[in-house]
Amino acid sequence: MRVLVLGGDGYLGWPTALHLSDRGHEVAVADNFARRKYDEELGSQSLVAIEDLSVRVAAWKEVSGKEMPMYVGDLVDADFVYQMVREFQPDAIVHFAEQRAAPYSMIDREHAVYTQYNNVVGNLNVMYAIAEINPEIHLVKLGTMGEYGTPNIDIEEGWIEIEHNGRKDRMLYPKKPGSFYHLSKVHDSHNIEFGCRIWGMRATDLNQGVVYGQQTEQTVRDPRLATRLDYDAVFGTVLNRFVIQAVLGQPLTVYGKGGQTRGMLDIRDTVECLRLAVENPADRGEFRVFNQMTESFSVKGVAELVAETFPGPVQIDYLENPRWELAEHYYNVKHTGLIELGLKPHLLSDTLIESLFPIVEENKHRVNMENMLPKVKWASPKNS
Ligand code: UPG
Repeated sequence: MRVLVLGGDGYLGWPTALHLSDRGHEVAVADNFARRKYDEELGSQSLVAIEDLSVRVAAWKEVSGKEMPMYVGDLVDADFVYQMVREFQPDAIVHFAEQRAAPYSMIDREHAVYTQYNNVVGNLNVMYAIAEINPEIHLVKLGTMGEYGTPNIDIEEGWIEIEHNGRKDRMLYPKKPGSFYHLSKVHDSHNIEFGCRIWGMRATDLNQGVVYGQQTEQTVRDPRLATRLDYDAVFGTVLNRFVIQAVLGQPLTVYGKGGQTRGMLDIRDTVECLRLAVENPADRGEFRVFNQMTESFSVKGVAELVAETFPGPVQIDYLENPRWELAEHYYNVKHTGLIELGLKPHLLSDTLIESLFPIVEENKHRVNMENMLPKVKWASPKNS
């Protein structure tokens, strides 16, 4: 299949592009390098050094013999999107190209507006390009488990049957997200579902959990193929951050009491889920939703697991939670769709955590300690 990976220079977009190319698909990558610009803005950088996209693509050609055409541009520029889709003629578009950090979206008004404008408008341009150029194209869109929040009922895969005053309907599962970033993904989901209804689009919304890990079967073939690893309090995700903090001899930063429970998955499962979704397209008019996670953990549980696994002393600090989230809650998520398509999850074992220690050890000189503690608070703008 011909697959266009939007956001193909990012933490997950790049390994996904490699995985799809390695499995025999014709892959092109598109990016505007926004993620690298956020690093400049925040005075941060990936813990593992990463090459420019052109170097990565050339290295992949050397290693695999496979071409990977590259498009540089912004999805909010509709002309760019249309031209790229007309030229590459994809069968599927995998869409990672959004601002993806909750804390970044909560810095202030400007960052909230940027996040929603960038994500919602970019996604709408992609939807229109598909509908006008070739409605057969399958849109595989990265959503987030954060769209659901933590409701006091079981979380279904995107849809729920509701009985109300004696009548029944199949509705989109209600959403209760916890940041303007997570809300931008809710808006995308609603827009895409509408596109499926009115234009007969075919779409898969992947509500992904918190990803951990840094290496995949393809990225380890050459150091120039490495993907990024974030440690900072804005872009670093929880398990990766705890591992990095342990190696640096810093306390693990549990927000609140750590009773928050989240769905998580290994980066190797992310790329495999994307392959399964691409190779098994949704039907025309179908808005298909998968909950892309393999296990649930409380934040405290993750901290304790990292502390037990690290071969040295580890301190766990319980900080005042900078975010607005339930301290303790019910969490029971249905996530069988991808398993039914053939996903064989890598469950979080000591080996994954242990495999991260040497990667961090080798690169720890790249850490700017000023970016470790959380500075962005969810407080009301009047009080901040
Ligand atoms: N947390 C801590 N300490 C830390 C970092 C995070 O306690 O040092 C907590 C945080 O309060 C939250 C949980 O860990 O309860 C998860 O936070 P984080 O790993 O930052 O994940 P999210 O904010 O949910 O966002 C990530 C990705 C996002 C994706 C989402 C999927 O950035 O793109 O949509 O995971 O759930």
